[in-house]
Amino acid sequence: MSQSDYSPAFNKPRLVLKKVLAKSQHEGVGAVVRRAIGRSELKNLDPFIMLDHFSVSPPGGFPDHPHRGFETVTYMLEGGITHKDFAGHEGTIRTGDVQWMTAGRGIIHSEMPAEATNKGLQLWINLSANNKMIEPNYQEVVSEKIPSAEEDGVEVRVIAGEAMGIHSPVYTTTPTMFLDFSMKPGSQFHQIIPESWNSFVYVIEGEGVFGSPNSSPNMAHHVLVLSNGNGLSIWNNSSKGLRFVLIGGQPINEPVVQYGPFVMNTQHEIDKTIEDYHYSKNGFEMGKYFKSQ
Ligand code: FJE
Ligand code: FE
Repeated sequence: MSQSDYSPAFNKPRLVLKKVLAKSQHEGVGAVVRRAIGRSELKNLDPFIMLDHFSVSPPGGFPDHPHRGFETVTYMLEGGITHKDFAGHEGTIRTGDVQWMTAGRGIIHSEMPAEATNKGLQLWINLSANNKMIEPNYQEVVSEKIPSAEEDGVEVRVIAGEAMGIHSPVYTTTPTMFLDFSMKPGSQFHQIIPESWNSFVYVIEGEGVFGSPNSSPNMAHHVLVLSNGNGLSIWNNSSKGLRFVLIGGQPINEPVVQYGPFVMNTQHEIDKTIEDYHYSKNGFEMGKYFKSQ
């Protein structure tokens, strides 16, 4: 029997502080999202602005729209999303692929379904004041290049950060961990999380016990906000597979003013951003004649 059956694996284990069901809502054109982070109950999870578990089919999608002041991470669970931006960057990410987009000072793009059924996660990570106006950047990692490892019935795909001794190739402007775990029935795992970071779990499939072995199981589509601590223990005591993402990030500790797809520090900066977008200035120059469709 392992030591963890008797004593906690961490001197300061993270526990589930708050549990919220991400109910479905409409977004974009004909898309349905379970908004895990960014809903009224879960607004201040610095540095995270939003997490959507999305499902979209043609002829719907997310037609031309701008971003400024943060990063968007799109991780595909099924199907594909074709993205096209105003600088001519385009491509399709498919099941298991990730696109890590640093919008910085400005991106205008469309994100449209590539197949009949397309599902994934889109995470918005805030940028600190000194990084909000950086040049836009893309990091795309196809499924086969995402590091993964398996230990005793627990598989992890490392989208960002480190787990089971393997590291993601993705550079995160705001220090972030993004791990996709699949746990077989009867398995358990202990994941280290930097102590000062904020973190949460989103359950994709199945049910799992998080934080304390005596706590009640958490089902699919729930967000679990974790308390401070240095790691998280997870048990799959059920008879089905458990899949969840564990996401953590270093808090930025700055004021956040959001207006849709613009995230800045002050209302003045938002007003300036709306003007820049309207007049195609300060990063939105290429928007002047852009139309992806
Ligand atoms: C949107 C601004 C946006 N969730 N999940 C305003 F940026 C968006 C938007 C998305 C989005 C895109 C994908 Cl691929 C997945 C998403 C929001 O593009 F819908 C609104 N209303
Ligand atoms: Fe977008």
